[in-house]
Amino acid sequence: MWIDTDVGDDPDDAVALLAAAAHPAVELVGVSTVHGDTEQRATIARGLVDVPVVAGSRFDVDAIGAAEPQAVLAVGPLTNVARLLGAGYRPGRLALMGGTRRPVHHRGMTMAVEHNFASDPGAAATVVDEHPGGLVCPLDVTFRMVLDSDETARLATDDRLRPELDTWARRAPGAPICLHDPLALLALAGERVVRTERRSLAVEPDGRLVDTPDGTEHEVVVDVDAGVAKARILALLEHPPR
Ligand SMILES: [Ca+2]
Repeated sequence: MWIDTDVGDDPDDAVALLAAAAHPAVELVGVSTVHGDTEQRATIARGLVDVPVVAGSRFDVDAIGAAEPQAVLAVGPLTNVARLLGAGYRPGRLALMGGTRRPVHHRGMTMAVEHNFASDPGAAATVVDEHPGGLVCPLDVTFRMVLDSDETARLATDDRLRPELDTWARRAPGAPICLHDPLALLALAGERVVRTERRSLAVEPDGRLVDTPDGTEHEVVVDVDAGVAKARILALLEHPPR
């Protein structure tokens, strides 16, 4: 598995990287970073996982092709993935965390457009239009992965996450941590914590994800047993199976 991430903002990207490295069904072969200062994000990723990390500014089809991943997990804006598809690269499996199929009340506001899709709507549209059969894990399901105080305390015992959790606490004091990206990892790894449906999707110019018969068919995560999924992720970090 290759992971494309905007690690460095929300701590859930870092959790997804650590959980992928620990997951018994996953061999993490590389990471790329996307959005904003991708060199800084790459430095953060290198501190978390012991695999090749390519900053988005240096990213091209050769960077990922040499690693020959069977699956790509995109947990940031889709800029890099759209570039890959544009270069003719087709991952065997592609999963993404992004979009929302209905407005979600999250972090004190109602969001009709999800951050990853809003940050690069053109790239999101390219990926949704041109890679049928992708696994889409949208915000209207992942927002239920918010950690309670006990779960947050468990996560905070992981010293590898200390810088990310400190940054988050400074940037968004008191804001709960929500494991959006790790849920996409569990879904891609085939864990039975989510329910999926085939849906025909398209992306509007503002990044809005819509169900439309004119769209492209994908497997969409429509439900999650959030308690079980959160426990699974915390357990992967606390007791790596290998
Ligand atoms: Ca992310």
